[in-house]
Amino acid sequence: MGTLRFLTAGESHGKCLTAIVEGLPAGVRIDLSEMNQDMVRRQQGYGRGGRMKIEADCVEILSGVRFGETTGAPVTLCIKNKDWENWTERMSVEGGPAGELVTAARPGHADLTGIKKYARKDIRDILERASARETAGRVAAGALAKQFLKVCGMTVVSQVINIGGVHIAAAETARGQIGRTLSELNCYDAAAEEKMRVKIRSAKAEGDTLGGIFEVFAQGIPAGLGSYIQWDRRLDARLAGALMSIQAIKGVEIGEGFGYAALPGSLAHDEMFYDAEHRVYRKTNHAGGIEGGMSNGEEIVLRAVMKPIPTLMKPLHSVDIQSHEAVLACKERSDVCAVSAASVVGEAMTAFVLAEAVIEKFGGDAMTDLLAGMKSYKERVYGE
Ligand code: EPS
Repeated sequence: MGTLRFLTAGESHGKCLTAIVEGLPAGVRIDLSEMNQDMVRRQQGYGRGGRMKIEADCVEILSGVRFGETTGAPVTLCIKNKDWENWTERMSVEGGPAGELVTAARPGHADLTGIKKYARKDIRDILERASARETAGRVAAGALAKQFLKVCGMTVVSQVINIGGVHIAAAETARGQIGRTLSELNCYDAAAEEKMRVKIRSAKAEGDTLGGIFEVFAQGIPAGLGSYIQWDRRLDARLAGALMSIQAIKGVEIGEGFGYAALPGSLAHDEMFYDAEHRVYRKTNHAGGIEGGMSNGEEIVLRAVMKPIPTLMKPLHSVDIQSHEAVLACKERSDVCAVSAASVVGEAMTAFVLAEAVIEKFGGDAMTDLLAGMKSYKERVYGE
């Protein structure tokens, strides 16, 4: 049982998506409109599908917040699915089957294994929950974690660095971009973003889809979150697991990541220097802010790769799960590219893991106690 945890529930075309967040201290001021900005950001992105034109995701808080502050009780977050109105019969809780069975499994999706594992006849029973629509619940939970981190002086931001092989120029990063107007693809290299759009447009024309890479940065994180003491307390493992848990993510790296393979030890590590103002400081951040499974006080840098969405308008070869005949995979309406949406989900998952690590270290009942604990810790560690 984690000190801070959340569960989501809900189907893509069910009535709503719900997240229950438990373990946030009492006394966190909640700005709902700020939380909803993340909901809007998750819906954006060049190459998103028709569903995003139907929905206007908006979080409603059903419990755990009173007069704009958390009370320490579980917080229930609810996002209504507007599309539900078109699915009341096919997604009905009661009554008999309605609508056609989905039987043409999509390679790359949960369809085939899901139907076997859960002994279902209709792939819809699988895809409704496996759909990345679930990430709306995660972004809501992450937005709540961000509200908590903000009070602690910590920020999580992201940027898309690659779509379909189009990479940003190396120097372009989100570091200096906090608070600036967002680009549609959450990419801060305008020239690369234009090329990404072209790539997405031609993928769409060909009935294809595209994946890509996003980066998440966490700033203001004190040294000492997580621990080397036990495998499951390592902050890098927890962050990597959280990013890897996002639908369609196939790889995660921290700091230099896979680039370490090409570096000798003499160039791979972040040498230490000292001066009275900065105390011990670094000139590089190959480690991505984590050494020994603990945050080291530098910016945390994470990267994740998303595979192309498996629902193709020019469908792949598949097999009908009932007749076993060769068919083309089913064509649910879908996105051509959702990497920018995934980057917002990446922020949410990162924020959640960091919030949990902060609460674990400084105590989680009341915000005043937590902030006092953090202040005295920083005084000892940084002499602040
Ligand atoms: C999504 C909603 C879904 C898809 C997408 C993500 O809506 P619908 O299934 O009604 O088109 O657009 O889901 C997938 C890509 C997937 O593979 O399931 C959302 O809200 O992000």
